[in-house]
Amino acid sequence: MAETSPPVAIIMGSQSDWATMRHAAEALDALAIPYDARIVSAHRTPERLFAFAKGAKAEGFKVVIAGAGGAAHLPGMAASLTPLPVFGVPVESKALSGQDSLLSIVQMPAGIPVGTLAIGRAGAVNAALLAAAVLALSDEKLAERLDAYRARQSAGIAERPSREDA
Ligand code: RP5
Repeated sequence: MAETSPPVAIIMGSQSDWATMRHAAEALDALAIPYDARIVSAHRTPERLFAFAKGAKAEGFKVVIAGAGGAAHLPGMAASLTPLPVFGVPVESKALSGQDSLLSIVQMPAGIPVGTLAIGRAGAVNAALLAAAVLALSDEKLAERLDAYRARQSAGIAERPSREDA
């Protein structure tokens, strides 16, 4: 029997991006959403990028989360090659603190959208939550898990600040 493809692809430009992108993976884990994480570099493995993005929909993916840093062309190039929704995560680069990544990903020309998130961990987590929200539109059980995730998050926020933390 053929294996069912996971609905989410997490792609990243380098192994070094995993420290950021693992937060997307962990958020998907928390919602019991299967994913496949792959290194796909727009610059170092352009043929791999082309093959992945051209075949992503046929492979069964529904949403692509793409993280990259510096000259971060991966999300935009992936978006240009697939009809699937692409969420871009700017990785915090050493030289420019991720501002280069953010501007590279967010300034897409009209016609090829990339849903661009915040730099670093917040962006990675929110990319996963947006992917979950998209999938939840046609998956009631997942919608319930997403509601529960948010309820747990709200319940975990104290009404008043602790005086213990300086
Ligand atoms: C980008 O270049 C990657 O997305 C990564 O954020 C950045 C640096 O890559 P490494 O030199 O750490 O492999 O393509």
